Amino acid sequence: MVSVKSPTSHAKVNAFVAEMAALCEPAQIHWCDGSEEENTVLCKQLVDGGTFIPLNEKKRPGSYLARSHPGDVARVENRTFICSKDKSDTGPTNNWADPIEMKATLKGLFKGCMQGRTMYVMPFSMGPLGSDISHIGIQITDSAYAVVNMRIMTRMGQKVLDVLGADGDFVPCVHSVGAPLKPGEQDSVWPCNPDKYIVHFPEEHAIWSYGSGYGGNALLGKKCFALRIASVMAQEEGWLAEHMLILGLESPKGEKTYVAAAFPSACGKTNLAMIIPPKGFEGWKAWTVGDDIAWLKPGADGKLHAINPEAGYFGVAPGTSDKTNPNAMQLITKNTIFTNCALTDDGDVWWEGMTDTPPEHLIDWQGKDWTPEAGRPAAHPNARFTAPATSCPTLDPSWDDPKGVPVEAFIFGGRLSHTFPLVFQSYDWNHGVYLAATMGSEATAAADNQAAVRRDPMAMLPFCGYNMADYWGHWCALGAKLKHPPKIFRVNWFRRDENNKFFWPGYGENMRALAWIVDRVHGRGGAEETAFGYAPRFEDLTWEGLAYPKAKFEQLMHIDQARAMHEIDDQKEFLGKFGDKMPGAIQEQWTKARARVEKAGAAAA
Ligand code: TSX
Ligand code: MN
Repeated sequence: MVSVKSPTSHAKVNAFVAEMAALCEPAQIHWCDGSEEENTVLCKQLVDGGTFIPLNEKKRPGSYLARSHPGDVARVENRTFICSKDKSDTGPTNNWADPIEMKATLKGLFKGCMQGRTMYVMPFSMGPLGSDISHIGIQITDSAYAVVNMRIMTRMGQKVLDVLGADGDFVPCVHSVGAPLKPGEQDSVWPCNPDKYIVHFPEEHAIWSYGSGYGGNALLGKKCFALRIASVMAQEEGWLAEHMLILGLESPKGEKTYVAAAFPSACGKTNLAMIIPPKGFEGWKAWTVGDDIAWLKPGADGKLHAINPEAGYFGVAPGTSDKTNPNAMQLITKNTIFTNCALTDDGDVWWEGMTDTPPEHLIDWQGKDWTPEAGRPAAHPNARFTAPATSCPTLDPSWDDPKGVPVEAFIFGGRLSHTFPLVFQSYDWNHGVYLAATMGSEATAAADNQAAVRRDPMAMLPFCGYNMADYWGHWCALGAKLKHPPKIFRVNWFRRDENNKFFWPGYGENMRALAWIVDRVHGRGGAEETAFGYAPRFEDLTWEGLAYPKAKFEQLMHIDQARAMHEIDDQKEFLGKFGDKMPGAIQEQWTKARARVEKAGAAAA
């Protein structure tokens, strides 16, 4: 068996590494120190092996393009498991497997899985080093690609072992691409295994991932730890681990208000996290703390204090442009890893939506020649950029503050063509939890009049590490304990008119809804009571710099009684899945919501 001098005296870490080395049988062990030198060596190795293509040093300094195996391009939800002892603790929205049986399966798969490869040991901190809100993980991996990505996405290396000391807590994260090499065997550019397992053991706070080298399957700090396992830790310890962006809104007077927002996929979360205040909002600044995950812990002041556990952005590239997100375009000008983007003839990257006219020739994400006539996308729709937070032009000055930032509003959204207005506020905390629990996006882009809503409670459906109904119960209990709970809002940027055109210009103009939210948080903004919640009237929003007719605004905000009733009755089927586990408080909120819609209908009649 290989051995290497350990850089830590932490007995449990050393035992974990020794146990994994004995199981996986790597040719070598490398303890990652997180240094620039180490990164340079690994990137060179990835270039020499063909995994990384260095990009044009003038156009994208310090940047690389990787192309994955075509069968390894996204998270694999049907291969993702929560292995609680009791199946009911996993709930109806997760795949369950028995922890003892699953451990046996995994031990079989991992036996000798790193033969001929290096086993990397990565100590990483999710959140600012040494923060009370942060937690540490140790990821074992045989993927150098995972290492250089994790170095961007987390605080990684020796400094983390220093914080961990001799007996600090850590989450063990085991990862293998599942592709051992025989002596002399030529490696592939993207080793992986068709058999994939993304496995979480909530009771022991452990993660095992096999067969994939892509994104959330391989960078275990992200979805596996910071959401699935952290949501379990949060329930145990009384905090929240959420799929939320964190945004700081600074008024011209210098008043700073932090909000956290959850959206299902394809709602432009990263765009909102990097929003640019529009015309009419001169002197306002929007600051980015995070674009994907928020950990929020109650402070002595009775507020929730949030950190972004990540240190970088792993964003979807297609659709990102100087029009949709100029800050993201700035962010990725240097030191960025691109995965499954197209390659231009001058050594730069391109993707659908980056420019109005595509280049005349590209190498597509599968390494094939591509022209605009090809009839297939040049970049994979889930192509990504990995870029350090410190490159973000709007990075919040407090992004790395161990105390976190005080969050004063939660915003929940979805992509809904009808029924839901631009913005409204919940009547109270539990009403807000109900609004978040029933959120979702339309299944189709809805040319169709009443497309089904695919429910994605708190945007956590694939990311909650335990029974979602217990999670809602936890939300209700936490809110009741907070002296100053955040106010809760619902937004919808995607309502369409009778010609199927978007009612709302979106993007920077969303500041108008955000400014109202800020006003409400500080007890200023005007509102009327509606069937859904407190909603702004035309005169309650700032219209400077945007010619938006009052009549159109009224259509944008209108609640159609029949549609509202259909929506509320439709929620029943989803909520019904949770049976006895459903918290009474949420059931009660549903009943009240239905009564409000009924009453509004009676009043209108
Ligand atoms: O990200 C988006 N946001 C949030 C921005 C801060 N998108 C892109 C969604 C796909 C990822 C949006 N698309 C938003 C939005 O607010 N709104 C829309 C819908 C829309 C699209 C195009 C226009 C308007 C609205 N164009 C014109 O009005 C010209
Ligand atoms: Mn996400």
